Amino acid sequence: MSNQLVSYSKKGAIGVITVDNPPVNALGVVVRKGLMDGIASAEKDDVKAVVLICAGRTFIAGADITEFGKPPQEPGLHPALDSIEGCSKPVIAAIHGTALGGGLEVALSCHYRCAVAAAKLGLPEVKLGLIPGAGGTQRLPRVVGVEQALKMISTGEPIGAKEARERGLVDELVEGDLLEGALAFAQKIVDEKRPLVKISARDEKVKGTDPKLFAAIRSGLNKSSRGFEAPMHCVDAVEAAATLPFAEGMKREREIFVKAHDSVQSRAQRHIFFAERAANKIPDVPSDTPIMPIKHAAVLGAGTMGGGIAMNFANAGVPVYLLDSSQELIDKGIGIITKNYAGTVAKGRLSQEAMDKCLSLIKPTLSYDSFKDVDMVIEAVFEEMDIKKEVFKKLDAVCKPTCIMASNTSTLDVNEIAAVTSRPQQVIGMHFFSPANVMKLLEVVRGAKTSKEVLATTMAVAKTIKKVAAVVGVCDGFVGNRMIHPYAREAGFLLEEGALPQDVDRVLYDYGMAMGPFAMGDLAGLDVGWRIRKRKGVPAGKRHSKVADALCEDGRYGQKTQKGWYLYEQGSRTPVPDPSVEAIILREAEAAGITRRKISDEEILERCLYALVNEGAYILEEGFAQRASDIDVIYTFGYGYPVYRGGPMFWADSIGLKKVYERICEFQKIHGDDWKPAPLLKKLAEEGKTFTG
Ligand code: 3H9
Repeated sequence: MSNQLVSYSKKGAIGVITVDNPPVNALGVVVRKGLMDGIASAEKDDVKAVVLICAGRTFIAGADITEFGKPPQEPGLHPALDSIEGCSKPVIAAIHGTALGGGLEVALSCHYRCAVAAAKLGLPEVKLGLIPGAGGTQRLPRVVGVEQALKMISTGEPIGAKEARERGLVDELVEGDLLEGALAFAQKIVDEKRPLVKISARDEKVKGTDPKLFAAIRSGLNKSSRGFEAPMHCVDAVEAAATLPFAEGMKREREIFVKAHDSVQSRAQRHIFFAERAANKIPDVPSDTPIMPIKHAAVLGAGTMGGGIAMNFANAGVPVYLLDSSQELIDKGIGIITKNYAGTVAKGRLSQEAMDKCLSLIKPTLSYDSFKDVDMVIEAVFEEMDIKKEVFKKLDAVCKPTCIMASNTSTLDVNEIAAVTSRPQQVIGMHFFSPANVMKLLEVVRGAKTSKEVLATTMAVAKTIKKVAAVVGVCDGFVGNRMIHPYAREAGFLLEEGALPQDVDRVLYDYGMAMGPFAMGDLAGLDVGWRIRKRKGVPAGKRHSKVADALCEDGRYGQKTQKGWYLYEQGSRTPVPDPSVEAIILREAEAAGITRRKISDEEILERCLYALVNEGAYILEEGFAQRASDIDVIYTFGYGYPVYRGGPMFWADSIGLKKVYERICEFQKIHGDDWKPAPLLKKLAEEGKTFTG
């Protein structure tokens, strides 16, 4: 018997169940039913063993996430797994690609597992705010031991097939064709009369686990995961494997899974999963838009940013020129790159051979002539319009007509830059985040004349260099930095009104942000914004906090001067509250005629984050972001926004836009038109709708 997604066939004495549900063989209801039917067919057939294999690019990559949050459809996954484990003939999982989540749980229900060496196996549910919910938390510890299972389940990181073989998770590595290898392995099991190994019946790896192990892990998680609940749920479930009989452990797993599944945190993480993928889609750029091959790239400017960008290409195996104006600057840039790679080698995350390969792909040059054959060039020179224009004129003169010319500007008008060239359709913005070799986000700035091919190619390049890309329009600060202004503005005003930097930072850190706005300012350097403010001036009639300027006038530029909003000991990045900063705040508040008051944590959170949300709504309405979920992607991957909050727009939805809107109206009454609510927010609030649907 077979259905349209799962088929059963016979190869000699072995039955073969094949799942074929592109793109990732997710375990939707039809697949679950097909698995049960396949096992039933094998039971009836005169076969001696069964191989479970998948077509396409991967073994089953998990439950079908699109089914979550909807009414359950029978059969569930549990009966399907019971039928596999309960089969009277040995069932062998044949794994390629990624056996993830429910996919690995299927494999763990089989009696044996074989895999190609390149396969990966893992339980990534924690990344969706979940725990493995089909026996993964009970079976994996029984195979690899409690400690290793805890590591895999609470981080969600997969392991390679070779390691899985060493840990007993994979029984046989297959070279060459997987089906042939799996059939041969199945025959061997039959010939050797090996037993039906039911993992649920094993307990030698979980029995007698020291309870202190869980206490230690919980105490570590309390410190590191802050409000993120799923890792702790994982520990609870694995503990059940070590303390309860299998059937009771399964019940406990179910309870925890349901609780996690129904939480806002899991909804938020599932939102981000789909948001990340949706961000790749550009409504007016069809998916068959021709992509230009980028065989050779170039980066202009060997500073920290340029060097980081060049590393991205080298890491992806794409040769890249790195140009600067003097040998000294080039040497300095290459020195930093080499140090970065050496650091990764020292941590054991890169081999010396791979480092040497990457370095050989980065080709320093002093001449624009080197660029004449490159397919893409990214400019990362000083953030000054005149300098950028000069650079683009030179590039226009030397680069081949099909070359994509990108600017890494974080603030400047990409259309104005494009206008100095003879081919504005080839010009685009690629806004990397610092450090560019580490940060995942790439804002792809679509100019008014950027061609669809250039846009589609740039999105493809982003994938190649392992960035999470989101398309943004040309406006001051694009999406991310434009939103950070009102956030930082409110943080600054809160100081004048009664809070201290450590209060504001604590509230936002506890909320889950990677760091609060003042610690972030110290890390980025306070002098850059100060110089821009001095140059641009402050708009007349607008409230402006002078505290940040006063710090800079005092030579407090942040971590680089060991003092900014905080003090830093030599060589340390730990912020230490500084009484002299408090004195400056009190002085400036008095000069501004503000009577300081006690400010609640709730107000700190609302003032900072609602400012972010309101600006996001303006951006959306003005069309500078394609969709609300793109804004969430930008904040999650570029600004340290906690993934389990789902980004600012999802978070606002989860609170209720009516509540957010009403609070913003109150702020407007108290603080003036900086808090004018975005019309889109007003409209959605009144209609009872959400940003993210
Ligand atoms: C689970 O298993 C719970 C169980 O323990 C218990 C249940 C009771 N479902 O990422 P890509 C789509 S939780 C539905 O671009 P890649 C994806 O949206 C699950 N759809 O490809 C995209 O669609 P579109 C545990 C899914 O090659 C398309 O497939 N498993 C699912 O870069 C291609 O995806 C996971 O968390 C899914 N499970 O990466 C694994 N997975 O083309 C989640 C993908 O319309 N998946 N899609 O945009 C992944 O990590 C990656 O997709 C994978 C492939 C590594 C597999």
